[in-house]
Amino acid sequence: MRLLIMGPPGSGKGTQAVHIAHLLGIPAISTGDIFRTNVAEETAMGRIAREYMDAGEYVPDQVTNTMVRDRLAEPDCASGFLLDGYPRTLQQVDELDQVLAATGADLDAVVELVVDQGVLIDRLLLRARSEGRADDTAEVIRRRQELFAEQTAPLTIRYADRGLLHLVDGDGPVELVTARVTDVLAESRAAVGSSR
Ligand code: B4P
Repeated sequence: MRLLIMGPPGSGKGTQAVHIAHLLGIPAISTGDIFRTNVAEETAMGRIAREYMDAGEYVPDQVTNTMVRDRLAEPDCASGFLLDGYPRTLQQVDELDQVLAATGADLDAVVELVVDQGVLIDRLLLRARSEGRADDTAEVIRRRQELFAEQTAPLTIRYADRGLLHLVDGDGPVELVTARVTDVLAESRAAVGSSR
């Protein structure tokens, strides 16, 4: 399966991506995690990414698109992948479309995790205390949320128009949210199967 998981900062994308990808036997690819690894290793890309991430801004499309294109070309992605946190801009949607078209592959489903604003902020402030991420301060969280509303939320309309989008309630224990996502994916597979 080729899947995307979307949702505002704190909605549980990264958390769910790992569980779902494990259950489906496909790699979970988190652009945020790849950037954080590069920041920690002080690579040239990490130095660029850090500047944007610490301010809650998106890393420029050119940098992000190249990174994802290279990652999707690796052999473990041949039979499927779950992208977490990508695409986040319209340009990234276009890039992903091109990458998939070049291999003749299609997306199977896009999951959007829906969580109330208050719950999101509480989760990120809690993470700030436990992990100390530089982008989890109240001010930077506000900026990340703004950017999500302006640039990323509209992308879901594109995927809804293609009949790929599934909204999933992201509030509740992690295992319950995972079960909701896997149920939705099983239903969408059954629907595709029965229409063939
Ligand atoms: P991400 O790493 O994607 O950061 P995020 O939006 O906060 O999501 P994350 O996966 O970490 O959090 P989650 O919701 O799972 O991106 C970080 C930065 O990288 C971006 O701001 C940007 O600068 C850059 N970047 C990444 N992708 C980019 C792109 N495509 N283009 C440009 N720039 C890009 O979880 C949040 C917290 O909630 C966790 O502490 C978790 O434990 C907790 N949680 C999760 N599920 C829960 C549940 N059910 N109940 C209670 N708590 C839960």
